[in-house]
Amino acid sequence: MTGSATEDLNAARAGALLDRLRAHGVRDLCLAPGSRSAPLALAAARRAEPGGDLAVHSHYDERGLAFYALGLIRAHRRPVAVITTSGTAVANLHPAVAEAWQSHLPLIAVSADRPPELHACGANQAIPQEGILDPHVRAALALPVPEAQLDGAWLAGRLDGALGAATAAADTGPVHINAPFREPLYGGQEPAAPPLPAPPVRSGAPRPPALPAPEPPLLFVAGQLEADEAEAVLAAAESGGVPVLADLGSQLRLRDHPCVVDSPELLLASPAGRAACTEARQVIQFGGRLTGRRLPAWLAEHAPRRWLVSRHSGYLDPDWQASAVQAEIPALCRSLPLTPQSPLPGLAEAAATVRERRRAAAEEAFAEPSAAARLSRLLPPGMTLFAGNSLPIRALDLFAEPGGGNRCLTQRGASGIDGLLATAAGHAAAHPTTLVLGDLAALHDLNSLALLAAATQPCIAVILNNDGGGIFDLLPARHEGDAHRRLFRTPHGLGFAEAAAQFGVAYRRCTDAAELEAAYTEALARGGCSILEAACPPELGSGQIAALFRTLEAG
Ligand SMILES: Cc1ncc(C[n+]2csc(CCOP(=O)(O)OP(=O)(O)O)c2C)c(N)n1
Repeated sequence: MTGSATEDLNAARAGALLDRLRAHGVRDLCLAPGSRSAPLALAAARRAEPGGDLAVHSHYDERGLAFYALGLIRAHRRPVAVITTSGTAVANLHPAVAEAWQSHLPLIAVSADRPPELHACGANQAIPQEGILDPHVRAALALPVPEAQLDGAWLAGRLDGALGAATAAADTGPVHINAPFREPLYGGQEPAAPPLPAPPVRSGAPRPPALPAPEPPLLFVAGQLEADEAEAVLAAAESGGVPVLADLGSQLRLRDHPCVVDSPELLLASPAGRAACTEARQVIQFGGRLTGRRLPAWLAEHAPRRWLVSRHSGYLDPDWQASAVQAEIPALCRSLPLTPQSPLPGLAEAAATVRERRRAAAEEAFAEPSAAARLSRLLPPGMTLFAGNSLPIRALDLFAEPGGGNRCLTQRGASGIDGLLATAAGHAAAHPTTLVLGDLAALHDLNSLALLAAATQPCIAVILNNDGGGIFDLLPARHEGDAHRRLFRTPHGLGFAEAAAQFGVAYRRCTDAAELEAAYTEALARGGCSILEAACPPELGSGQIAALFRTLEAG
């Protein structure tokens, strides 16, 4: 039996909350330090037994910690809780919560709060927290301060409602639980957990809706997909002889397979490639959030008969033209009535030409294209490639060489350049991870080198340092004279040797592809975490990319 002392009520509430998270499949608690959240931290510490199935992760920076939690979610494919104290700590969760919202990741944000009597009265570290994450959460639960009558089944029921929204089969996403505590915050005794009903069981996936009969020749487009979805798409493509234009996030881009057309962005730049794709009478796109601009533009112009299949309910076509189908992709693929079709005339030849020119461009002076191509060939089996936003993901999408079919992680929900190191570190808690990111992205998330340094699996961060935002050299910003440099590209002249040393991370600088290969091989052999800084001369890589597109466009 718990006492009625405030500290005991706090301990009971915190323990019951964590137990319900666990009943909903949470096995990782990410905690940032703070006093208002002490009941939750102490309850977590009591539950994290060595060798047990509950892991407690801690980091001083809530912003990075929340991205780290996203990495854990991606690695384990289960919900993860991030727990903070009150005040701006909660606001620091917002970037990762927004990414989780867009990417359907079950991030459970638990914020400790001041009790009502300490709000709007000048009390320290008290900001309005209820609803603070609302635009980007599936559910928000504002708990009252702990009271004996309100714990047990009531609390479990309220949490079930919110957590059910986080893990709902088709529309997983983040939730926010705001939990106020009165002082004293330390020293409470937890009661024995009362028996509680199990969380509600959700019904299984609905039967796939039937698509209208396919009208060959078909073309598949693979956007952001999970591995099981990608396998199903590939199996369907094989059975119908259907080509698949594979985006980097599709899990198919690095597969060397006769149905997979890599670098669709480059293919569609060439008149022959575009003509071949335009022979398709129907396009079925699986997953959204395509990396480049040419494929979506081609789809909008030339693929009026287009279905866009996603397991989520949100609409995913920025041109508002595709017919949306919400379905479990593997089940839908199995139900597609496909009969072998003839190859799209000219497609194989156009794809071969593009591949040849792409390889030639990647042999030019060392820059983002050659770094991307070289790295893609070095990935060992079991290594996840994490493509950071901005030029790195584009360089990998365009220049990666298919081979081992490594898993490819992206953060394309909100496409922020924040939190990439942290997410990679979270993913590397379970799987070897190679992150490729830009220098501004790395600077943005330097704090998370502390997380990277603690990764348990090999984690190699390759920073393509082109001294600022190289992507702006490919955008209309490049025509803006001095403003291009000062306000878009923002060169900084910084390297990463000292930062790596401060956080105790192994470091190598590479100035050509051979050095990059040697450093990457050495990092793999050493294990643990490494930073490889690839010195990419400003504007060289973006110039090579622009030139390749020009050559392809000329036919
Ligand atoms: C948090 C956030 N702030 C700003 C942006 C806008 N943005 C997109 S790309 C980019 C430049 C990134 O530079 P870097 O990481 O060095 O990569 P590069 O373009 O050089 O490859 C910026 C600022 C963003 N996507 N996310």
